[in-house]
Parts: sequence; structure tokens; C-alpha cells
Amino acid sequence: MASRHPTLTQPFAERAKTATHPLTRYLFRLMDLKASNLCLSADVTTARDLLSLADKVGPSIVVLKTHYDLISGWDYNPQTGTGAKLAALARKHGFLIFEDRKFVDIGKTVQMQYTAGTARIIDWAHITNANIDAGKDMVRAMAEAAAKWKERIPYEVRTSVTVGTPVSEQFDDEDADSAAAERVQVNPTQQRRLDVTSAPQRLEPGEQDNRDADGRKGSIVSITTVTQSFEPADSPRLTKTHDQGEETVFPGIEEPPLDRGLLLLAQMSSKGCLMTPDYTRACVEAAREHRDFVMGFVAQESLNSAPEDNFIHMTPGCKLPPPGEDENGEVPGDGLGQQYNTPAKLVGLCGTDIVIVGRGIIQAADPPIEAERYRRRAWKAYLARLG
Ligand code: BMP
Repeated sequence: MASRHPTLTQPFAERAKTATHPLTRYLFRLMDLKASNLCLSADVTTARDLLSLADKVGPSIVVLKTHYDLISGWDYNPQTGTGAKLAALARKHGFLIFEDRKFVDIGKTVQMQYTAGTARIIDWAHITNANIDAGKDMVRAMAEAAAKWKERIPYEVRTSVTVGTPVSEQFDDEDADSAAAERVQVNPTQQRRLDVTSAPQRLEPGEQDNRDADGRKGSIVSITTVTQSFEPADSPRLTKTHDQGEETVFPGIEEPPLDRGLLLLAQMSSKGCLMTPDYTRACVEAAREHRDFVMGFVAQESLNSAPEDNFIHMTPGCKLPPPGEDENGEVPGDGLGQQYNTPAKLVGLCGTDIVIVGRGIIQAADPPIEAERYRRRAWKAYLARLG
């Protein structure tokens, strides 16, 4: 079935025109621009290594996959923390961030895990994924949470302190931690929370009225006057770090849309995986029911089968034989259940779009050079698939 679907022989640039999800359309264009269908699985153990790796390998990849919960020293600060720094690197090198969280729970719980809590995954990860063993309603719950999140960022607020007295020290711990994360009370007659960063603030729709003709607004925070300027949300900049000065932005393409995307974990690479064909079929059904939120699948093969399907597929369990050996040779598993296939097989025969590579790159003597080797091989397999 997979071998006959039109998406298998359509260039990514063409698929960008018909994909239903804005982030999928963007990702296909980015792939075409960077000539890359490589995702780095950045499974290192410290925040420092993660950021350093992302900076070095960024030019070769279109997606960087994280497991934030295996990183020691992850800084949860929404403006200056690890998520924000990763987001800055994503802008600099032109890649999307995919948190491989594999959500699975009742809808209400996943909504909270996705949008709140310590990590606030939705703030910095363009993409995340879900195992839908708990049922398809979970996907709807996540889609609703993402839509609500997007609605609540109508404006990016830049705040500057014009009359200073003590600033952040005046706020209690909870305020300091969540200044950018919580809804701002903008009733001018009330005391206001102060945020001295340029991070996005959540404003309710009716709250924009009290801007003056310049689109600027003065207000009192405790005893400090602040000035805020507003930028429309279609300037899609999120979670900027404010300790890095002017940020470099990857040329050749605009910044990604604000939309968040979900991949359904439809098949796994591990030996003895218990996901049945019925489960995989349910993933495809759920994806079709939520085309505005589900970008596609983490799977071992293309699952596009209906004529209108144009889902994107990302596939882990990918490794190349060492340099110098037959590039299509067998690659042994890791002894802990992980199984590997080459980019040629996964992209060329199984029809996936993006290969996800972790240890194959991270454990190489020179990860950026190895990443380039994977990028070239995976891209070559894609071009060969197009015929
Ligand atoms: P590696 O290339 O080092 O084997 O890493 C694979 C990565 O992909 C890991 O982060 C793992 O959690 C993830 N992964 C996988 O290996 N198989 C799957 O089916 C789904 C995954 O998310």
C-alpha cells in the first residue's frame, strides 16, 4: 500500500503546498531549503551538552528531538532557561524542536502536562508526540489545549522600566518564576504584574483596547512605571532569551508559525513492540480526525493510504554502518531492544520522510561531520525515492 501512495514520489516542496497543518507545510519547505530530512535525537545528559550539540549539529538538521526529562540541569525559567535557549538555537540554525514526551493519559491530565507544570513543553517545543493507548479523546484534549494556548498569545509584549525603583526583587518567588507564564492582569486600575523581559505574555482578547495611538501603553507596577509595546502575533517569535542580545535568524525562510503539532506514536522501532496493526490503524484514524493538529506519525513506514493523506513520518531506529563499510549493510541492535535500519531502507523502501538518529551521531568522534554524513545519505535516499 505504502509503495503506491502518491506522497512517496512527490517532492517535499510539492507536499508543502497541500499539507493541512501549517507547521507541516513549514517543515516540508525547510527540508527542501536545507536539503535535509534528518532529525537529531539529542539524548545527552546535561543541559550544557544539549545546547552545545544543538549549536554544532543545527546546520545539518531540520528537527531536534529532546527528552527533557533525561537532562540534568534543565533550567525551567521560561525566558532564560534551557527551553528558551534551545528555541534561540532553533531560530539561528533553522530547525524545529520535537519533545519526545510520548504523552499517554486521560485528556485532562495530558492537557496539564503539555501546557503547565515544570517544563511547560508547549512553550518551547514546536512538536510533541503521544501514544494513544488511552484512546483517541486524548488527541482532542491536546488539540484543544494547543488551540487555547495559541489564542492566549495574541501579542508579544515588550516591557521597559522607565521609572525605576527596585524591580524584580519586589516580587515574591512565585511571581518571579511564572512572570511570563501566567496571564497578566491588565485592568489599568489594578496593580500589575511586572515582567521586564520580552517574552510573550498571555492577554485576553478584550484587553488590547487600552493602547494609545502609538500602540504603546504605560502602567504602574508596584511603584515602578513600565512602558509596553505590542507586536502582533503573526511576528511569530516566542520565548526569546534576553541574555543573548540580538539573535541571529536562519536566512531564506520566515520563522515557523505559532501552531503546535502532534505526532502519533503509531509503530516503534524496538524488538517485540506490542503495538498491534489495530492500534496503528487507530492512530491513522485519529490523525485524519485532527488534521489541524496532528502532523503525522512516528512510525517505521509510511502510513499515508487514503488519497488525501499527506502526513509526515519520522522514524527512529536509524544507523549507518561505520564509514568505509557497505552503506547498506546490516546494523546490529543495541542489545537493549533497539533495532536499526539504514536511511536508504527507511526512506527508500519504507517511505518515511525524516530519519531520527541519536547515538549514531552523538557517539561519533566528530558529531557535526557524522551528522553531515547522515544528512547526505538520507537526502540521497529521498531523491532516489522520487525517481
Ligand atoms: P538512538 O538512535 O540512539 O537509538 O535513539 C533513538 C531515539 O528515538 C531515542 O530517543 C528513543 O527514545 C527514540 N525512539 C526510538 O528509538 N524508537 C521509537 O519507536 C520511538 C522513539 O521515540
